[in-house]
Amino acid sequence: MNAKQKINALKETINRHDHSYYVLDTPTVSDHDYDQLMRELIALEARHPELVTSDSPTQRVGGAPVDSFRQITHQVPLESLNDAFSFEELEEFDLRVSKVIEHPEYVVEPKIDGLSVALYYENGLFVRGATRGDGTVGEDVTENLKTIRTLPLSLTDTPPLLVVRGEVYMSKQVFQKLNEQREENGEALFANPRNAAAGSMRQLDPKIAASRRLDLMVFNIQAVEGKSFAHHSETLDYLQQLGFPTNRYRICTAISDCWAEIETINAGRTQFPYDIDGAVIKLNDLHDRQELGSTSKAPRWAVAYKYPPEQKSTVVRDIVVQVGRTGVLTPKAALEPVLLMGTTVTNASLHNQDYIDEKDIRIGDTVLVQKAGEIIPEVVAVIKDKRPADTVPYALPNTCPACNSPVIRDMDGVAIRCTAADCPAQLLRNIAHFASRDAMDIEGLGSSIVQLLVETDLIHSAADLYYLDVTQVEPLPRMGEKSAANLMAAIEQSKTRDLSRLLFALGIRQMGQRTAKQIAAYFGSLEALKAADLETLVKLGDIGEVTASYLLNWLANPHSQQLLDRLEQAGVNTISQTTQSDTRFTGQIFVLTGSLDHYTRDEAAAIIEGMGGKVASSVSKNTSYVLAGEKAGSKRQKAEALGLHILTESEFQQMIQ
Ligand code: 0OX
Repeated sequence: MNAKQKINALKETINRHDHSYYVLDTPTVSDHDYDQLMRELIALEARHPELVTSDSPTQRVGGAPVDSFRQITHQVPLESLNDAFSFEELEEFDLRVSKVIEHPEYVVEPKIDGLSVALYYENGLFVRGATRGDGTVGEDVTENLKTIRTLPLSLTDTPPLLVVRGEVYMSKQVFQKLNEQREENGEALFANPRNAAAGSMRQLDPKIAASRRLDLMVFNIQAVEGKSFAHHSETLDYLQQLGFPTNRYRICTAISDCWAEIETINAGRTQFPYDIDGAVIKLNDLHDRQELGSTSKAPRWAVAYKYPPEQKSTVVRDIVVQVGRTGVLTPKAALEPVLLMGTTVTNASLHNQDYIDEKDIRIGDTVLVQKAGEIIPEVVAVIKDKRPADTVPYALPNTCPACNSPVIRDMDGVAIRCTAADCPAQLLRNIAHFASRDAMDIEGLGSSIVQLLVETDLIHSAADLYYLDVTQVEPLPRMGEKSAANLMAAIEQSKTRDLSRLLFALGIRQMGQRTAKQIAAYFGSLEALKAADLETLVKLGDIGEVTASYLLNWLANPHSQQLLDRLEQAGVNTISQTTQSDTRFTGQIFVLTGSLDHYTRDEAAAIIEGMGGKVASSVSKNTSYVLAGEKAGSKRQKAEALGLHILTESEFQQMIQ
């Protein structure tokens, strides 16, 4: 077999395994063997880049980021649906249809709560995909769509043209994990899977979209060449045969049968791995559809029945404030238990003070609860008539419930946070981060050992690590003489780490590795950094006012000062080994656009930052230079309009010589 044949065979095998695993949910290969196949393909493609095709499974990882999405005019508009909220409204729909069509036949499908997309295939190959937009013009999100494992990059049949409509969604499970992760990182949570899917599709960096593990379900052929169908149900069967994920459907001849199916779907709604917000009833006969046509808003041959979110009333027994692992204070309503969508709900997140104020939620109130996006119980409203006379408006505490330190409002104005370095609610996470590889790199000190040390009261802060005695560590479960000695040696060794690592290790908000490196290199020592002011900090490369303020607040906190003192006393290094020698671009903001001959974007950015400059993603009046390469687009135009200094690549080369 030559390379081309081998690559084709591998692609076909992997795509087949992907289809079995992701679409059919029945794995046909072990993880190990799958990885082998993938590795082989990656290696072959690396040797023969000319043989890389758009339907190769290696193309799913997410390509280069884009500046913005191109607009695409849909070949066939993506119509919206008229809604119905009761059986009577469905009967009215059936009556309207029956006036034109004798004995209409319907198809009932679950309605997935995601975002609609149109997928374009030419000769069986996925070439383009766009969001619904306003139904006529959408955005080209091809690169993000390619990362969806259930989206076939090539089909089992090769019609010259096929346009398919489907729904991109995030499964409930993935959504929950994503939000847990975001909470851990102190990022804003998505309200429901739909918002998470929409936010992910709008990512300009396909690698982020890829990490979101989106899914797809298709339900309509918008256009096809070289094939013809008489019924919608046949198109669904054909789409499934082509390799697309399609949903269950049922053909019904009476509207009462449709209703029965709607109720069946509703009864099993919580068991679907994704959110369903209704059921769609469509005419099955495609010729009949044409006869009925559409209004300017929606087709006359279909209707969406929307399930009401189940709501129950219950009593707020208490409002409990929890301190998250990033220090955010989250109020939770402790509720009288109530059965909602198949699970017993005992509490509901009240999110933040603004949310409580807006709804005026008080302890003792009777409230209406529902599950937003079917997952997170939320308080919809207070039933004021049932409010007991002795209630008072609720206010979050001014001090942290876990450590009593004063709390502060985040710069974004919503979250209230405890920033104490030794807050026990944040201790585990903070110390595990402190010891992690990119931080102080203390080998053998993973989160389970940290947990052990915290739970046995041996440490109450990261500094305590340096005051541990081997005799305290040795008796711990799963430890022993050798491991204890190794751990002590690793802790000892970490004292020599560079200041940049220490700054990153301290877990100061928004202090990433890059920022820590810049700060360490500029100030040279912790001593000098302690005297820093806002003005100096924001002049440094990548540091914004918010990040700088977080750092200054942290340094001003007596708990932090105590932590630093104890680290210094233990002999932890506070000096930077690399100092910023080249400050030619300090205070200058660059924007890169187009492609350069001699550098990739990352290389150019590294050079600029190495000289103290900052690279921003969009042009504004604060931009110092726009470095424009080949095919520079809208950024260059904007820079010209603002009268900014536009650098050519050779000018840039002269500047950095
Ligand atoms: C869904 C869904 C959405 C195609 C023709 C008119 C409306 N969210 O699951 N839309 C449609 O139908 C479109 N079907 C669905 N199943």
